[in-house]
Amino acid sequence: MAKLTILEYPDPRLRITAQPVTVFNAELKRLVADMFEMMYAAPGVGLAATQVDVHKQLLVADMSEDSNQPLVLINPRILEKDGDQVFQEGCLSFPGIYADVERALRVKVAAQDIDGNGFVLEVKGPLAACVQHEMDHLVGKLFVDYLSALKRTLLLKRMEKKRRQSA
Ligand code: GNR
Ligand code: NI
Repeated sequence: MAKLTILEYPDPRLRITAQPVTVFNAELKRLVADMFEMMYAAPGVGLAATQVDVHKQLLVADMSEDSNQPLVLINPRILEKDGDQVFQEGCLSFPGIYADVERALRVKVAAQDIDGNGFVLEVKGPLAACVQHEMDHLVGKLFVDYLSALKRTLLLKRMEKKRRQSA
């Protein structure tokens, strides 16, 4: 099993901006494999390297029904976005809380694969929400940042209460 742990809010390391990946080697492949293992085990549909305290521009996701469509995006950049959607999001760094977040409906992303080859990906709907959520992690942005102060405070209090109860 991977020896990574997922950072939880309010860990200040969740606010670190990730650096570009420049070396595509076996160590990177191992990290990606470990991140998929953690994500599927959690279970979650996406995981950014930032959440496992690795500050590189790397994310994994899989929103398929059967968890058999793994997606790896390295050094992702948004080329285009359009439309709007509201999707109920959760985050492995905020166990037990969920909130509606408004984001673009469709995004076109340029990224590199595990071997460093560039590609362009167009996603829409839930997967687009997930990709935007993960890309936010890479710049230290969190889904609760989109909420009103009132709603954020309420949800964070709820999370703290659950934490105390399970402690
Ligand atoms: O598991 C997760 N679910 C989710 C639901 C809606 C939108 C985004 C996500 S990502 C999240 C896992 C996570 O914290 N990724 O950073
Ligand atoms: Ni998250």
